[in-house]
Amino acid sequence: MKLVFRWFGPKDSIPLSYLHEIPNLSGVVTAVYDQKPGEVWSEDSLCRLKEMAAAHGLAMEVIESIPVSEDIKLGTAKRDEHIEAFRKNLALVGRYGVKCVCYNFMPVFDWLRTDMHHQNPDESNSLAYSRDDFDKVDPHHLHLPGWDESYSPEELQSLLNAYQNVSHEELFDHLVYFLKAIEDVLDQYDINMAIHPDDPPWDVFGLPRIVSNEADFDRLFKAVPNRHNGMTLCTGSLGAGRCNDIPHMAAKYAKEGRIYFAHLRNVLYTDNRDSFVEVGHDTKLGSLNMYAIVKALVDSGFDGYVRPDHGRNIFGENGKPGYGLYDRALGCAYINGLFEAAEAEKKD
Ligand code: DNO
Repeated sequence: MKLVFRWFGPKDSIPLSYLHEIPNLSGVVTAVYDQKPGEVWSEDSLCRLKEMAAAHGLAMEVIESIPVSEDIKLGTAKRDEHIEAFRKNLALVGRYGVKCVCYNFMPVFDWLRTDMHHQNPDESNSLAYSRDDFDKVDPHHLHLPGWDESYSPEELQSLLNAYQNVSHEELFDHLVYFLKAIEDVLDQYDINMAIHPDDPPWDVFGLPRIVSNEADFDRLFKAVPNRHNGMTLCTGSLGAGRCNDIPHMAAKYAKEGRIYFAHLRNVLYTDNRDSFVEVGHDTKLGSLNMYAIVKALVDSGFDGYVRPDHGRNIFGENGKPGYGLYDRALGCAYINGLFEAAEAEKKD
């Protein structure tokens, strides 16, 4: 595996020199953040990201994300124009040596939580999702942590309205349309698209979600068999869905050669509904068996990129929720250990 770390570009408060000190870290996962979905990225911005990382011995082979515009997801009249921009962005990152692009196809919202600073018994804080709190949210007057600044209330409402007539089937068709329209660029530059699962993996506010479980991935790989059509195995996102058997999915899709990127983190189920808290990476802290997942990946020949996912805020850090330095660095140490053990066991 190639261990990588998410870096939010020049504005990230965590210096690249610190990342360079993380054992076994090969590169950053980054993106051009100051442009809107549907726009063609500035080559200067991308070049700067690569040069900054390289100055600290870090590669830039993974992009997370080139955002897919709502027009593409909705299938509006503007979608072909936005797909053309996406194709240009793929060609651009391909020329800069990018091998893997993580993206999602979740309408309107990316990941959703109800608490960005959930207080844990050990005095750390982390992201959490409470079904009870979520049920109290009025979709017409949305105030959600992390999303309040993303859209004005009017923009949000008009987007929610636009999706009212989009069924799961239609959203899926729009995803297939999108992937078929970029396939030739993926082939030309040998770029693997790694779709990120829905987080959490179920519909929210009546919006359809179509990348939540094994049946969804099977359908997607069947519809677009191209080998560049792959997935990000995000253990925390899929793991929030209690019906998802993550070690099984890891083994199955690694064997099929579809896992290009893994986001490794643990979640702790906190009630009998859907609620969960993001805990430290270790198996003992949460509801997922992290070693079983890594072993399944290793035994099935996985050789892709891996990053620690959301960390808690620990050691007094007040980092970007999910993306502080310390707990993710501990996650790296743990992930290195899991892979070392799984690889050693495999050889025996
Ligand atoms: C959350 C991330 C996601 C991911 C996107 C990919 O922390 O894993 O926001 O980057 O869904 O497009």
